[in-house]
Amino acid sequence: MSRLTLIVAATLENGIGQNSTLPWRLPKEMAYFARTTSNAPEGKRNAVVMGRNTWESIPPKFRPLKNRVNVVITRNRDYHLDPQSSSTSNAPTHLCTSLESALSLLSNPTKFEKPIHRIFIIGGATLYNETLSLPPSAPSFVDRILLTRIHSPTFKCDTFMPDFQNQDDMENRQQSRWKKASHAELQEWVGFDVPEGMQEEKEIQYEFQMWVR
Ligand code: FOL
Repeated sequence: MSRLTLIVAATLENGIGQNSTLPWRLPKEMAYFARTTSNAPEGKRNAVVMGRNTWESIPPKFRPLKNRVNVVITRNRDYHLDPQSSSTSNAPTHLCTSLESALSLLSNPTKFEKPIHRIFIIGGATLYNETLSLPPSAPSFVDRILLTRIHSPTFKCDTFMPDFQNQDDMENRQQSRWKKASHAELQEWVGFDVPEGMQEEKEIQYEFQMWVR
């Protein structure tokens, strides 16, 4: 039974990628991603769960993402991680053939040197879709979204996340409507100060948000 946190940077149209990469380069936003996903209490580790395309989109020098347990999902049973990135003790990397097996691995404490603190779903579109569709009754369920909303300019994207704020079916309406948390709640949850309101970096405007259900 685990709660999952989805972390994403998306445009107003929910665009998240273009040509297998991020449409923007925002060093401070990326630093927020790295700090948020790495920040765990002494003696614990967070996990980052990603699809194979997202894994391949991370520059080789940054993968596996350090100080985090990396889990990569692919249906291709012949896929292999490059040996370079298989397992340094600072960032063990695991390959799974389904979301279900990834989550079951993460719930097995014997597989890890340190207990897992938080599980972050870091993309991409296929995994965001699959995890956001898990019903509240499922053993694991996304109850929090750390969304960096990119307001302007308009970026051309070919990959999108689901429109989570307007998934208006009965289940969502009755028991799982997404609500935007306050900035104080965002800071309390991530555990460090986060700049509030519209940010500007290289003439790109964006805002750090947290949504909960
Ligand atoms: N969420 C947010 N808020 N911003 C993102 O850019 C983002 N990106 C992904 C998923 N969720 C996100 C997936 N793409 C790296 C590169 C691409 C990527 C995720 C991570 C990466 O290289 N991260 C390094 C930091 C690199 C640096 O400092 O430039 C890390 O240690 O996390």
